[in-house]
Amino acid sequence: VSKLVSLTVDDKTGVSVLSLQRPPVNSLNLELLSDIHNALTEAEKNKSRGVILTSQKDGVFSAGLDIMEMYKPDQDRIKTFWTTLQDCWIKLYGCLYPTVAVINGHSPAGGCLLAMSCEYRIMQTNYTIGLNETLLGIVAPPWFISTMKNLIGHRESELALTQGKLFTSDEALKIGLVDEIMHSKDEGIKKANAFMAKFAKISPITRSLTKQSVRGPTIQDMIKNRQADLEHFLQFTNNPQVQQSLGMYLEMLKKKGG
Ligand code: CO8
Repeated sequence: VSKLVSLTVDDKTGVSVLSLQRPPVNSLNLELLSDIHNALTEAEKNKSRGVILTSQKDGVFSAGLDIMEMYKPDQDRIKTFWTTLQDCWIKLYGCLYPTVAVINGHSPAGGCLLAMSCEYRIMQTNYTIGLNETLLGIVAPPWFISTMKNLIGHRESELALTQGKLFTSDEALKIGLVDEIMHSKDEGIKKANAFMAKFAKISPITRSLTKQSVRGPTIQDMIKNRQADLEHFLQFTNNPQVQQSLGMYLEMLKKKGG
C-alpha cells in the first residue's frame, strides 16, 4: 500500500482512478514514480477497464520532476531515479487499457509528460500546462519531444518547445494539447468515463493491439536509446554550472512559496 498514490476501482464502471497524493505539488521523486508504475501494474492485475490519472488535491496536477532529486544527487539514487522515470513512461505510454488524465491543476514539464502519455486529457480552467524545460536551461529529452510531437504535431511542438511555453487550458485546447475543458474534478471524471465508454463495443484485444501499433515505434525507439539517455542525463546533472542553476531555481521557488 502506497501513501503517495491511491488506486480506487469504481465497481459500476470497472474504471480505476489513480490519484497522485504527494503534497505539496506532486513533484515526481523516485518513490512517487515507482508507486505510479506499481499502480499501473496493479490496474492490469485487477482488470481495470481503464485508468484515470489525476491529483488528489486541486491546484497542481504535478510540478514535474522533483528538482531535489537532481540537486547535489547521490550517484546511485539519481541513476535509479532516471531509470524509474523511463520505466514509468514506458508503462504509462504503452499500457493496454485506456488512460485519461484529469488535469485539475498546473502541469509543467514532467507533469505535462505524464498527462501527454495518457490517451485523452481533460483540463480544468485557469491552470497551465507545457514542456517549459528551455525556460530552465534544460533541453527536453528526445522521448519527451516525441510524446509531444505525436500529440500536437511537429510544427506546434517546435514552437512550444523552443519557447518553453506554458499554455493556459484554453490555449492548450486550441492546439489539441488537451481534448476537453472542465470546471471541476467531478465534471472531469464524468467526461473521462464518457471517453472510456466509447470502447464499450470494441474488443479490448483489438483496441490494445491497435494502441500498441500506434505507440510501439516511439516506445521501441526510447528503449533502444535508454542507456545513452541515462548517460546524457547524468552528464548533464553532474555539470557544475547546471548544479548552480538548479540551486538558484530552487531558491527562487522557495522564496516565491514562503
Ligand atoms: N521539485 C521540487 N520542489 C518543488 C517543485 C519541483 N519541481 N515545484 C515546486 N516545489 C516546491 C517549492 O519549492 C515549494 O517548496 P517550499 O514549500 O519549501 O517553499 C513547494 O514545492 C510549493 O511550491 P509553490 O509555492 O511554487 O506552489 P504553487 O502552488 O504556488 O505553484 C507550481 C505550483 C506552478 C507547480 C510551481 O511550484 C512551479 O512552477 N514549480 C516548478 C515547476 C517546474 O519548473 N518543474 C520542472 C521540473 S524539471 C522536469 O520536470 C523535466 C526535466 C527533464 C530533465 C532532462 C535533463 C536532460
